[in-house]
Amino acid sequence: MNISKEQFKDDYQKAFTNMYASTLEGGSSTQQYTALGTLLRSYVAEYWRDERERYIKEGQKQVFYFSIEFLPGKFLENNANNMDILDIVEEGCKELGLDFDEITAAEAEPAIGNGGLGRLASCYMDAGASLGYPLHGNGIRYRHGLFRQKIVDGYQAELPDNWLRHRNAWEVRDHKSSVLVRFGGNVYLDGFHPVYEDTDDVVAVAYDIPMIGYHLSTVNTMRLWSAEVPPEEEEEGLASKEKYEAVDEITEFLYPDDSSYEGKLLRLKQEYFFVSAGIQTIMKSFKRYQISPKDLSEKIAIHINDTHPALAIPELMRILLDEEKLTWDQAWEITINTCAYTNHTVLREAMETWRCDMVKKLIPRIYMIIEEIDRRYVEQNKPIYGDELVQSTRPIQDDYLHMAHLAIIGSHSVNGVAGLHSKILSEDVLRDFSEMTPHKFNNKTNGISQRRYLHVANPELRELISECIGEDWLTNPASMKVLLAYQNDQSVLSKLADIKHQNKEKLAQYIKENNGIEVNTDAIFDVLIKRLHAYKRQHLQLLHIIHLYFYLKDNPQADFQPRVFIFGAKAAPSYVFAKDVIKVINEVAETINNDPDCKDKLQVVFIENYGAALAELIIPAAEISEQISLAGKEASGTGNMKMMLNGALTMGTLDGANVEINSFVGDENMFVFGLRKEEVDRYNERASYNSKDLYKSDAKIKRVVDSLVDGTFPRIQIEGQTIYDHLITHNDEYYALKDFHSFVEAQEKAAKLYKNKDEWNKKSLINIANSGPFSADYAVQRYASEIWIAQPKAMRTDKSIVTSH
Ligand code: GPU
Repeated sequence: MNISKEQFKDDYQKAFTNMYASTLEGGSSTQQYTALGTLLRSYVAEYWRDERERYIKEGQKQVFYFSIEFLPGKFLENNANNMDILDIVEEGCKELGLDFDEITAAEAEPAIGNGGLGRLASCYMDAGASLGYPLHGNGIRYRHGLFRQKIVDGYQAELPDNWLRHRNAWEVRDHKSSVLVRFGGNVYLDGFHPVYEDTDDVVAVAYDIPMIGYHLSTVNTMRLWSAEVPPEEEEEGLASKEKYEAVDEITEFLYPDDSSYEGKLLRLKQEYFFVSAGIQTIMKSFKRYQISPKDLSEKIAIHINDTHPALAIPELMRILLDEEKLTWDQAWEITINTCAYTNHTVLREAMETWRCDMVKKLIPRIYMIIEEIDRRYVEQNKPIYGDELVQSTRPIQDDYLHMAHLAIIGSHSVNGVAGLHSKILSEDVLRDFSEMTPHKFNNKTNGISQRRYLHVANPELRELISECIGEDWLTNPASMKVLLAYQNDQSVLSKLADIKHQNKEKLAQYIKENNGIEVNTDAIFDVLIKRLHAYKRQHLQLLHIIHLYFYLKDNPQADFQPRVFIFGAKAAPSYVFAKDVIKVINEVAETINNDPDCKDKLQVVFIENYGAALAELIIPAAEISEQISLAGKEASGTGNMKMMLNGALTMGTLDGANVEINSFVGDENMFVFGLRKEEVDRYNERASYNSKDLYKSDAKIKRVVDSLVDGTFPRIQIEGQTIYDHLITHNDEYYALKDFHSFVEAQEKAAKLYKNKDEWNKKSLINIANSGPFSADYAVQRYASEIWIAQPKAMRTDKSIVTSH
């Protein structure tokens, strides 16, 4: 957008005074932030309104992305960047005597997601708007996001995240879009008409946040729902204290579990709550514009992000049947053609199943519809596919509702999130389904926002790339490949190294302030940031660190490549193993960081409260990107793409999207180690892996593992034992010991390579140059053209689509 600096400064001062009846300079940084965010939102408000109306007027197909998590990260800088006014805002603030860094720091991060799944949804929101697709989010406005992590004596403590304390400058409460969501009570059919008795009603109130596209391509909406007591009940004095509490509870907290599932009633309530509100709203707007429900699948697409929103299927059926009075067959065809489902994991413990009696009691009409979906499914498919296939794929089995089954059966598309993952789905985890309906199955490898993770997070690198290859890559990331022409250009390589060093200095400053550790910025910055989970194998890195520690103790004079190991990870509060790994990392860090033999050679840092905002500080400083899950377990990973984009070399197993990274950069530009997926399968099938034997016969492994329990590291009696038991007593479920030597070797190779700065920088550049295909822009284009069948608004024709792997 076009605005002069003077105009901006003037607007900002006025906006501040309007809001706080005081002067800008005298405000707190939180007030300065809030006024600035509100001002930028007001700049796009008219355009936002116009775009909403245009979508409807032009009858453009709209896509609704249903996700129980979003992880948008801070809005201010990203939005200003997309509005092309980041420079003006920054300089304007400076000229007004304000500290822009302090203002951005004052923005509370909306932590309304756990990790990769939520962040992916937000990257897609950004890409959709940037490309001009009508792609809207539908989710929950949790009053408390993911807990704030505090490390106390090495332990993770969880504190509430009150991100809305100072209100959210970007949201608009739209009470006129409220809808009623019904829970409980009794339902019976009077003919085809459902009669509800004694239901417990809740109002879903919409809070809309603008999703601002790059160069203001378009402005879409992320709609987050908040639960309130129905105003009529309030006005008539019918709502009890208990009712208020029960309603408040629905949107109070985000469940802090990542890739794991617990059958809690409140979670099921959350799922139906935001799904019902979203579907009702879509259908209401159809009524308003007199569009026939029969045309629904031509006018909208509903995306089900993992199984949490799978109740969208029976909810859509409910409205088509009960309110639109369509026949079952008509309604079912429309529903299937409208809905599409993405699977994000193959982990057993993440598979959602709900006890049928619970579903029936909470949402009786929806349960009736699910039962009917199940009955018809069996009836229609048994003659074609036989009893065995049908029994293994039906939604209701042994009094449990299998959400993935429901999602697959009610969708026209089922996709995994990386090539290997999609292959595992169709050949293994969902094989029966893919045998029956192979046409539904496809892959959509994840993508990331280059704008957030490079343009905004690493502006110096953005400048350097543009200096080399011009600006085309900003909207056409695949053309970053042109950078390859500079792989032997010493001046470019040394600038690249300088930028990395500056980013390391920035991170080092943060670490000094927050951890009280002065890290050696000439050392390799080795980064492992993601949720803490046994399958992601943070404990393998821990074993590697202990191994290096012993090496240094045994060879204090050795020529050792200095390294700083950086961790960031939250553990689900009830996940004992994960929390114990955090404690052990912190205690091992304490010993190593205070050992003179390790000084400036080996340092270990656990960064507290890792999340979307810290990622933008850490990723630009990373030199090694640790992606060390057991092959076959990580659906995709997206941190791997973000660090590659910022010039880190991947240390990885052939898992998830690492496989694709490998296919782009080749073995020589990353460090591949560990068992392949087929090897893991073979060990599992034959039950032929015995970690205790390995431990007993391998002195190096034994020494490292024993150090968890023999007092080498103080204060980990219980927690060290947990990891020891996992590895030895419980047979090392994720093959950390089996992969140990291969991992250590790959790490040694990395250390050696780092000594040759030119070679390292060259590989770093090759990684950056090959990261373009992982842009979320391409991922969204593929979803749009192959699944949603949606068009962007006519504006750019210069986008080439990179083919999927
Ligand atoms: N993922 Br299921 C989550 O972050 N949370 C979940 O509940 C589930 C999956 C992640 C996958 O673990 C990760 O591999 C993937 O990159 C990401 O979803 C986005 O697809």
